[in-house]
Order: sequence, then C-alpha cells, then structure tokens
Amino acid sequence: MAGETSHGLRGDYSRMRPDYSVDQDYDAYTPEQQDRWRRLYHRQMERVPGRACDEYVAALGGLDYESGIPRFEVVNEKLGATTGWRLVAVPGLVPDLVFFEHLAHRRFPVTGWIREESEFDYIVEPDIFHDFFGHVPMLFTPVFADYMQAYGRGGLKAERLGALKWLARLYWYTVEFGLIRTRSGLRNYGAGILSSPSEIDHAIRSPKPRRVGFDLTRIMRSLYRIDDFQETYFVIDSFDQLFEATRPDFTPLYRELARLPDVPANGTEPGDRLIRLD
Ligand code: HBI
Ligand code: FE
Repeated sequence: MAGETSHGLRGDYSRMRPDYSVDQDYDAYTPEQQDRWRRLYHRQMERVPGRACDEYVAALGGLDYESGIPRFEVVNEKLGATTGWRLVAVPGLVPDLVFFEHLAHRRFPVTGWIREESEFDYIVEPDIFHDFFGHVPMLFTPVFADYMQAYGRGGLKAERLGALKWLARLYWYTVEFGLIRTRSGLRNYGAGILSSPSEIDHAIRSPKPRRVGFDLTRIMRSLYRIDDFQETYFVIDSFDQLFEATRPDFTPLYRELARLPDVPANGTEPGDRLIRLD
C-alpha cells in the first residue's frame, strides 16, 4: 500500500473518491505487516497504564486491537454507537480543507498503510498505527469528540480568514501533544504522544520540557518541533475546559495574534503558569 508518488506523499492516491476516501483493502496487508502491528500494539500497551488519561484507557479496553490491524467496519460499529463518529480510510495525508471537512462532519480520516520495519520506533507521517492507536480511542469521549468536530468547523473558517497557521498550533498542542492534569498526576491525551514508545513517558515524567497551563492565545503563538520530543507541553485540567475555552469565535483572537510575536518552541512567556512534576 505504501509507495512514493510524484507529489512526494506516501500511499496510493490513484483510486480515491473526491473526498479522498478509499476502501480498506484488508487482504492486501501481508503477514509481516500484521505481525508488525501486533508488535507495535504490545509494546505500546505496556506503557499505557499510568501514562494515558482514564478516558483513553477505558476506550482502548473496548477496542479489540491485539489480534491484528483493525477493520474499519468493526471499529465504526462501536464508535458510531458511542459518539456518532465514523472513521474513513484515506491514502495518507490529505489537504487541510479535505481534513477539516471530514472532521466537521464527524468523520476521522485514518491512513490505510502501516510503517516499514525501519520506522518501527519513529515515523513523521501518520500511519495506521498512529491513527488507530493514538487518535481513535479519544473519539469515544463525547466532549473530546465534540471538540474535534468544532476544530474542523473552525478550520474551514480559519482558512477563509488566512489564520490556519495559528489554528494548526492548537491541533498540535492539544490533539497531538496534549497533557491533562488528573488527581493521579499528569496524563497524556495527545495522539502523537500516545502512539510514541518514548515520548509517552518523556512527556509526563522528564524534567526537561516546559509544561504550561492551557492558554489559547499562548498556544496559538507557539512554534513547534516536528522532528523531536516537544520542548513545551500545554496542560488542561479537563476536556470541558478545553471545549469551553475554544468555543468562542476566534476572529478577534486572530486579529490580536497578527500583532503578537511568535514564541519559540522552547520559549517561556511572562504569563506562563508553569506546572511542576509531582
Ligand atoms: N491528513 N490523513 C491526514 N491526517 C492528518 O492528521 C492531517 C491530514 N491533513 C492535514 C492535517 N492533518 C493538518 O491540517 C492538521 O494540522 C490539522
Ligand atoms: Fe495525528
């Protein structure tokens, strides 16, 4: 399924529908790829307890990921019944507007291909393991599922306003690399962290990165790294807080951001509420 194309994206974009969706060709996965999934799954499962948030753990427990690469129909049955979301298979990365359009309609695009053996520990692009293991369980939490839909609607609007640069940082620092403060301590809810064998521990336990209390404006000003552990994580107290803080119309905020300087990925700002490890 994975291959290089002229536009430099991995995946087979030759048979997709106008919305970039494809059918999962389940029989095309080789025994080696099924085995790779199981090894990725078992390695990561060992690290989930005490590191992932409770909502994630609960949802993962109801997903039957251990036997091999999941089938879209099987997961969709459970997901649809719980939050009304549906997974659609895509060849790989899709254009921003296509991505937002899916989210706005409670559809999550999931990449069909699985990483190569040489990428077992680290991959930059989303593959099927990142999407199913990192993102899908969180879509079972109603308020988080609503946040994802609102993000999609906001993406379509931000595109019209030329504000995608700022909005993309919100996705990055919440959906991909978000932390939550719970009674048992810091926990991960970001998919980029939950699908990483090393960052899942680093994000909540290493003394190196900064951890800053959730602040929408601060997040939208913040640059990020795509090639290494994050140097800054933003911490929410609840998914309700995240949903409520991002409910207002961002139009005035974008106007303000146009006048504010970016903050480096490893920067600290005067108003930061720094969160210390227990
Ligand atoms: N496509 N398949 C896929 N998965 C993503 O996570 C994704 C994408 N296209 C665009 C995109 N993400 C970005 O716009 C996010 O920053 C919102
Ligand atoms: Fe992702």
